Amino acid sequence: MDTQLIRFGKFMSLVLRHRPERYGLTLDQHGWAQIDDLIAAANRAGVPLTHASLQGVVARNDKQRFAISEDGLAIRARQGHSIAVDLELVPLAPPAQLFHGTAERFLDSIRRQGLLRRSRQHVHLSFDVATAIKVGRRHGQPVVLTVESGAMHRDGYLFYRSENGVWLVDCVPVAYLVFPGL
Ligand code: HQG
Repeated sequence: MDTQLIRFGKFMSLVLRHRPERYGLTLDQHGWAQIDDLIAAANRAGVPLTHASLQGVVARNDKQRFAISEDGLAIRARQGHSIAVDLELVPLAPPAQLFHGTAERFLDSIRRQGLLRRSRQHVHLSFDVATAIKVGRRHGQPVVLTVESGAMHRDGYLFYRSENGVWLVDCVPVAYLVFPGL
């Protein structure tokens, strides 16, 4: 994807997941923004987003991060929010194991506390190790933890999967984590 579209995608993630108010944008309770409003907000902030480039970001985004509403007028991020939005996710039985990519420097704390949501609405889990490595690398030397999601589910924890395939859960207690080398 060209660098301009990547830049637009990062801006759209910032506004639609974290800071709509900073850009004078209002999301509805399900996280939707009117596309015309988002483009106006971007342009006010000096980001030359257009309808065509927004459609390009949605279609070509590497993780399919954005969804367009059925009427074509609104857009939202599919996961990753720090603001409270109701994505209308339906609990779903997870596979027996999922993976969490993190950085080595967080391990001591994770061993004490388990996985916490931190600033986001959920802990994010990956379906495969390769994806988890990429997620972990964003924070430093990557480490992949195995999550005993099947056991968690049997014990009553609710799992969700975003439309773009990211598994979400409220927390992962240490008892369900397998650390590498163990
Ligand atoms: C760590 C990207 C210390 C956690 C990715 C992570 C993902 C703890 C960091 C999505 C901890 C939070 C989310 C504890 C968790 N002590 N550290 N008890 N519990 N952590 O960015 O999962 O590209 O909020 O391991 O692909 O890295 O934006 O979460 O390292 O799907 O679409 O605290 O963001 O998606 O970092 O990434 P983040 P994440 P997008």
